[in-house]
Amino acid sequence: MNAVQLISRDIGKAMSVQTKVIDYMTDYFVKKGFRWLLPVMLSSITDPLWPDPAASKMRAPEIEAYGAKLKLMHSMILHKQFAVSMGLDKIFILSPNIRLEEKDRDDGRHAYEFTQLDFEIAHASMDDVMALIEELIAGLFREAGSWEEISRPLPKPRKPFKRFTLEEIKEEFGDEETASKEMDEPFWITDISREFYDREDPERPGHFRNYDLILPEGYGEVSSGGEREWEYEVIVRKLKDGGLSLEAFRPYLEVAKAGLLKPTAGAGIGVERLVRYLVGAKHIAEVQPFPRIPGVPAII
Ligand code: ASN
Repeated sequence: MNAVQLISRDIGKAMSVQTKVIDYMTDYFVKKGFRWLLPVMLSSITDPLWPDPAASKMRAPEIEAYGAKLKLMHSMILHKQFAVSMGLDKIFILSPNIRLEEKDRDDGRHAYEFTQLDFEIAHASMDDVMALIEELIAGLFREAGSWEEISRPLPKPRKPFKRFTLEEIKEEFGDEETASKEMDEPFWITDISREFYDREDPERPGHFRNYDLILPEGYGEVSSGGEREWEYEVIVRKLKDGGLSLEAFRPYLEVAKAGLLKPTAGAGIGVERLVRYLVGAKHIAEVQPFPRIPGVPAII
């Protein structure tokens, strides 16, 4: 595809749906008393996206500025925790993320530049966050069913959504992909061993208080989150276990050591993935005016 072909595509329907989705979601969070922060895109620290058996190991690209190295944002998870530490108990951000995935990640669902609606809540539990997302998704699907741009039937998911641990998914379906294809309503996968900031259950070491929301029809993961670690010693241990450099997280560790991180929980919801599902697009590039496909340099 060249630039002329790219700008000749019909992207109108998808962008109308995206407008309504963002309007619905931001309204939902504002009405629930969340404060809307603006995104951070360059920082001395970002989400390592590691260790995560489901992710490829990536380094956040850096730029030199003012004599320092600044990373492009992988996700604002660490900044979300800081925002809560500032006394902002319920926050959300429409957060642009850059993740230079490997080419083999071009599965129709990954884009190397995308936006997630990322939120965090002080002293919340995983059940609180899962209920909040269920209400949002069920309400959005109900509403979207009447939008003129949506020409396919959408499920009317019953709450609470089904929950499986990752272990149960492996036993019952083999893997997440197969489960997503076989299910006809959104469902949860919990207890996933991944990044250091997701909370390990103190009563059940080796188990994790985190969750992913998976869309049916093979559309896969649309949201990901967890309760968080906040205790300095635990964070240091998990960073070391993951083979991560403590120096790369210096300001974060300073705040943790000062006892300023709070217990929080939150999640991020992939905007383009949600739009892709609602319009029934095969590939995420179809809902990006300027596609960002792993392995394919941007035309524009
Ligand atoms: N937004 C995710 C969360 O809140 C983190 C991520 O995108 N990697 O857990």
